[in-house]
Amino acid sequence: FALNKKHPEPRMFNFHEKLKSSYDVVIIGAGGHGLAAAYYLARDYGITNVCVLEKGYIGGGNTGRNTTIIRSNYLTPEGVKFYDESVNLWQDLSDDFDLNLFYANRGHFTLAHTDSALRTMRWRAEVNKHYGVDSEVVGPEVVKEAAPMIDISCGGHAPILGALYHAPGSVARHDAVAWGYGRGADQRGVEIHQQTEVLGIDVQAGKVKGVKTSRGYISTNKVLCAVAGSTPRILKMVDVKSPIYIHPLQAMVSEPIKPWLDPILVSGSLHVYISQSARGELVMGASLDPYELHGTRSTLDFVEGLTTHMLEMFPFLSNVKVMRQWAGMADMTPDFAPVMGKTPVEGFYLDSGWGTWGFKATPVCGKTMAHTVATDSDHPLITGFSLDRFRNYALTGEKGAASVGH
Ligand code: FAD
Ligand code: PYC
Repeated sequence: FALNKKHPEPRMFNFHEKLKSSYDVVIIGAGGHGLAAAYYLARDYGITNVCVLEKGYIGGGNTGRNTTIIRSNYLTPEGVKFYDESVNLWQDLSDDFDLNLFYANRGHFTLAHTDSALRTMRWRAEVNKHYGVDSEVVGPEVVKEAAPMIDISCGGHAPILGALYHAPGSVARHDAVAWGYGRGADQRGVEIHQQTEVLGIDVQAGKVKGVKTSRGYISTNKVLCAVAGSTPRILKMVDVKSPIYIHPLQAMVSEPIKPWLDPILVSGSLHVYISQSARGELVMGASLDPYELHGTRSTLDFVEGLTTHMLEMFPFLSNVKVMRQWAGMADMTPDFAPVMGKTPVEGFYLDSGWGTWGFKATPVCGKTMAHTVATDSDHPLITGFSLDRFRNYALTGEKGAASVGH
């Protein structure tokens, strides 16, 4: 037996010692979105002279920090059609990558504790059905049947009146999504450079000419920015203004316990959501931290607030230990819809404004941004998400469906 130390087969990705002096496309950010765009550029458009630059490590941003809820029960026609296409793409992804993404279809309940919340659920259900998405308003007895351990009165002060039930709601293994897209792109010739930070973008006469990185200068005519919570910093480099602002979003998991919870439950009024992972951990989150902050520190205040509300729904969890907590940086928009597509700078494309809702969109973002970059025209599915909408007062209001309370 001889260990081949010189040329071992890469377990996931090739390592490239040097950056080339030029690429057809430079993608900033090796989260799920950047890697998915690289994958579809190579697979569907044959564009492989592409590098993905990542200041940290693959999936180390929000992709590896999110709570992996996948659904398409949105409020606007633009949102429903877009996320529905993503849910379709998720179905074949493990086969496509030959990598188990642990995609698990669980069903998703958005709980309503007030009459006005029920009205919003009805609205969402009708828009969803209109576009062929499986969502319906159900009574509290259906919630109880799906999650028998729930206290349907929530401690007596916020009784559950009903819910929006969305059968396609699912969860998946988030890191594996980044690895799958990364490996698929790498196998097709895309270069992924970790530990490589973009420090500046060279724009001349309104056109992208190159990128300054911590490892030298690269010439390119096309740059895709897919950096989630770092979007405002990159936009400064090209002198483009956006209404994106950054808030931390925290989450936590419990110690692993026996499986007892099949569906995903979200309560906007109690500001909590919960699912149980394949490993038995309870994956829990709440609303955004209520202040702008470009940082990923987590707080005791968050754990105390979240567990208080969690115990209103599930008092029997009082002795279960919290195992880990963390935060990501959410790039929020005023209308809770993303900002995607071409920009006033020729050759500079945006995949941003993914706030607290972008993991589920990873496949469709990859597909639509690859189209947009390859053809230099916005994919029809993303025209409702253009940066222009803020100037034109044509918002795509998704606040009622984006995630938990804000
Ligand atoms: P990221 O994964 O953050 O990737 C961006 C990458 O860019 C990072 O790796 C970063 O290091 C890199 N980068 C930044 N600046 C530079 C630079 N100058 N040079 C080079 N690289 C740079 N969404 C859902 O759909 N469902 C959920 O259940 C859900 N839960 C969430 C829970 C939490 C706690 C958080 C924080 C978010 C949640 N989200 C959820 C939102 C989701 O995580 C994000 O919208 C999505 O992961 C964004 O993916 P991305 O690839 O765009 O960004
Ligand atoms: O987009 O469904 C979602 C979500 C839930 C928690 C954070 N984001």
